[in-house]
Amino acid sequence: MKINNIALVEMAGVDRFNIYALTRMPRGVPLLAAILQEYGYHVDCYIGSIHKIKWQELLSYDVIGFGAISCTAKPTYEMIKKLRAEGYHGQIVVGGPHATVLPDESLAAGADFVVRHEGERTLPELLMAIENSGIENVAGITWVKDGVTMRNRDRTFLSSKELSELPLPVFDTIIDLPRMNIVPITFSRGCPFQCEFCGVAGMYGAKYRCASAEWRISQLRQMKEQYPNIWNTRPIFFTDDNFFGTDQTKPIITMMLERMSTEKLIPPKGWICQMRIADATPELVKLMKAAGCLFVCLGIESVDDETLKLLHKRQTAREIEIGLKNCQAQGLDTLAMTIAGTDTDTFWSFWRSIRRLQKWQITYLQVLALVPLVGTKMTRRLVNEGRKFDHNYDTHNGMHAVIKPLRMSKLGVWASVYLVGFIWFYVLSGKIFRRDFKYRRLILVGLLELLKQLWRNVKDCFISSAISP
Ligand code: B12
Ligand code: SF4
Repeated sequence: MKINNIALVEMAGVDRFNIYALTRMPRGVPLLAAILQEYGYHVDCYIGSIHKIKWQELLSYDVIGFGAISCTAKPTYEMIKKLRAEGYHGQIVVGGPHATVLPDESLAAGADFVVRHEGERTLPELLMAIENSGIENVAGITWVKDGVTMRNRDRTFLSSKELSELPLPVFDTIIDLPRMNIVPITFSRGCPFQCEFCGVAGMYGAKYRCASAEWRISQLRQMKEQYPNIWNTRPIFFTDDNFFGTDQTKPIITMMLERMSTEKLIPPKGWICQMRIADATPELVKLMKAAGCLFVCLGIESVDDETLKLLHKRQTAREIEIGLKNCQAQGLDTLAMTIAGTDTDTFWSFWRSIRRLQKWQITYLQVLALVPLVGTKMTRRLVNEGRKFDHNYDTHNGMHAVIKPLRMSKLGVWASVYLVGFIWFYVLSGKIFRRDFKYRRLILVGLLELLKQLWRNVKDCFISSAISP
């Protein structure tokens, strides 16, 4: 089979009031597009949060590749089924964190192949095997042969050196590119911390792989030169899960930050990153601020030491307090990414945590309901303990209470996400009404969701029960 045209697709979640819907950005497929272009393929990227994808648009491609996370898994399967039902006979490949853990689901929906873990080397190899032969030898795929599911051997992760040789994602393969409102760039993979609830180490490895300072700078320079419109008008999200990594890799990031300032590579609309609070030392925070950092996303799941221990976070409330003080001292805004509904939380203990964060002057707050993400240590523990949770992946986006915590009701989780996370933190504190508040729209969507959930609860408690026999 000869392959010319490839569509790479990331479906959007279908939970309509999901506040993430406002973040219109791709994950890994524009990078895969860059690699496939090097092999001579024509590639278009369809990103559900940027462009409303219609199945008719995909029919003409020889191969369609989907990237799926859990909360987009069902729409991905629906799209595959629809394409098959409409007579699509090309090859369908699925990759990404959800498909890596549960490849059988994609195959059952009608996909031909699942690429597990990283796709940079596996996908082109697979395409060449489809065109010629030798699928049995392609490492990192799961597929069906004569009705039997075949799980080819795992592929090793890219090394730090190989990461430093990757091309810049080709953003202009994205359909409706002008609608993209944040630009992702990834400099590292994996995380050595392995917090119990997090899927990063399972998907990208427990070893932190870190691209060189030289390569990081060249990515920024190419971005500035090749996409001046995007560079000048959109903030950049350095999507590394752990920006500074380890003590050994910090000098690389430090060098990058210094060179961003000296080589005029500070994105005009600023940048955002995710880091551990323990890395927020006065020196590093100062450097980040000088290099144009807008705000930092901090995995502060809780400020309760008992909860932090349960989550294997290897971080203490004291470290959080110190790190936040350091950010504040340099005028760097902070976003706390908290989790409501762990087994040690009660509603009131969670609320106390948030009040402590307010006292420590956190700038922004994100409260997500605990989600048992596929493939994590926490999910395995919960399954072993016989705990029941909602397997409707559409709701695995942190906006719903999908599992009943030990010491708090599902209603308590809901109240933590919406009443504490939105009403208390943003509205009652007056934050949202301040003239310099930048994310009003995001909070308003959260408030809409709150009203929707309130209506659902009222309906379930009073109306449905009143009319049921
Ligand atoms: C940026 C980001 C976001 C952004 C935007 C994401 C988006 N457009 O969906 C924001 C902040 C909005 C966000 C939100 C959420 N996110 Co998020 N996010 C990320 C993050 C940090 C980076 C994504 C990225 O650019 N990665 C870099 C690229 C290169 O990696 P990649 O996309 O995985 O691609 C590689 C492989 O997966 C594979 N691959 C991917 N697609 C395809 C397709 C084909 C055909 C093939 C062959 C291979 C392949 O090859 C690629 C190259 O190696 C990841 C963590 C991470 N390290 O990836 C989490 C991550 C994707 N998010 C995650 C989650 C859970 C969420 C939320 C539900 C919030 C939450 N509870 O944490 C929401 C839901 C978002 C939504 N879409 O509705 C999880 C998903 C796990 C899962 N099983 O679902 C991740 C993995 C983090 C984690 N904790 O484990 N997120
Ligand atoms: S939550 Fe952050 S620190 Fe913990 S394992 Fe995931 S990426 Fe690493």
